[in-house]
Amino acid sequence: MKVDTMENVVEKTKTRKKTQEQTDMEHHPLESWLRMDRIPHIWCSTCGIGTVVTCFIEALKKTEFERNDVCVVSGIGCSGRISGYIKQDSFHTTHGRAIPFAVGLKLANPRLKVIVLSGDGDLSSIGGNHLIHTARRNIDITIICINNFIYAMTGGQVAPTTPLTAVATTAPYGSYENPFNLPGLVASCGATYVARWTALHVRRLKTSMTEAMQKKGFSFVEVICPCTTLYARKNKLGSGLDLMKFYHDNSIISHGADPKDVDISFQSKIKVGKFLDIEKPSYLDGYNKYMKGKLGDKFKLYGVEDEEEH
Ligand SMILES: Cc1ncc(C[n+]2csc(CCOP(=O)(O)OP(=O)(O)O)c2C)c(N)n1
Ligand code: SF4
Ligand SMILES: [Mg+2]
Repeated sequence: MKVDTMENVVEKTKTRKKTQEQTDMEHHPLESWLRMDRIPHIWCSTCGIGTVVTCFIEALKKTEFERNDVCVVSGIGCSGRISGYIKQDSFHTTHGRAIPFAVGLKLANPRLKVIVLSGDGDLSSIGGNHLIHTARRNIDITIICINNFIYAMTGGQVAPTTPLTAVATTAPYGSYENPFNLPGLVASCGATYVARWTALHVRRLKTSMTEAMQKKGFSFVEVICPCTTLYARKNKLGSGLDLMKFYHDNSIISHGADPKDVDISFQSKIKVGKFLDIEKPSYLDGYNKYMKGKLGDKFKLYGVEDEEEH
C-alpha cells in the first residue's frame, strides 16, 4: 500500500478546506428561507431593505410558528418586493392594499400568522385608511413598516413621512407638509405593540420583530431605513455608511416613551425603542365575547380551537 508523504497530506487537507470554503461561499446562510431563483434582487447596493429581510427571517426563526402557518404580505414599492424573495406563502398585492389583504387572510383562517412587510408610502399614504382602521379594530396581524421617508420605487416623491424641509423629487425646495409620526398614529388608533428601530439596530430590531409577531393583537414595528439612491442623494446625506453612522450617533433609546412624542425631524435625533406593549382583546376576542353574550349557545366561537378556553 502506498503511504502518503507528509507534504501530500498537508496539500490534500488544504484542498479539502478550500473546497469547503468555496461551497460555504456559494450558499447563502438563509438559502432555505429565500427564493434563490429570484436572486439577484432589485435593491440598490447599500439599501437597508436587505437588512430588514435578514432580521425578519432571523426573528421568525425564533418564534414557535410552523412555517406552513406563516403568510407574508406586501404592497408595491422597493420594500414591497420583499414578499417575492421570502420563501413562505407570500403575496405581493396592489399598492396600498397589503393590509386589507392581510386582514382577509387572518379573518378567513385565524390560525395563520399574518405579517405585512411594506413601505411607508404604501402603508401610510394610499393605505393609510386601512392602517388606522386595522389598528382601531386591534386585528391580530403584525406590520413591519420600512420607512425611508419617500416613495422610493417611483423616483423619490414626497411621502406622508417625509420630514419637514427634506428634499424630494416633488419637493425640490424641501417639504413643507407636516409628516406622520407613525408610532404615534397607530398607538392612538389602538395598537397593542409599537416599536421603532433603524436598520443599524439589527439585534434589537430582531427582538422587537419576534415580540411583535408573538403579540396577540395589532403589532407595529417601524424600521428607519436608508434609501441611498434617492433620499440620501437628493438630500446630500452621503453614502449608506454615512447614514448608518448618522443612525449610530443620533438614535436615542427611549423604551416606554409616549408614542405621541417620537416625531422625526430632518436629520435630528431619532427616538427608538419599544414604546408600547399592552394587553387587550383582539378583534376576534371581542367578536366572540360579544356574540356569545347576545346569542348564547346558538353562537359557535369563531377561530378558537378549544371552545372551553373561552
Ligand atoms: C394605485 C397605484 N398608485 C400608484 C402607484 C405607483 N407607486 C408604486 S410604488 C409607490 C410608492 C412606494 O413607496 P413606499 O411604499 O414608501 O415604498 P419604497 O419604494 O419607498 O420602499 C407608488 C406611488 C401604483 N403602483 N399603484
Ligand atoms: S431606490 Fe432606495 S429604497 Fe429602492 S432599492 Fe434603491 S436604495 Fe433601496
Ligand atoms: Mg418609502
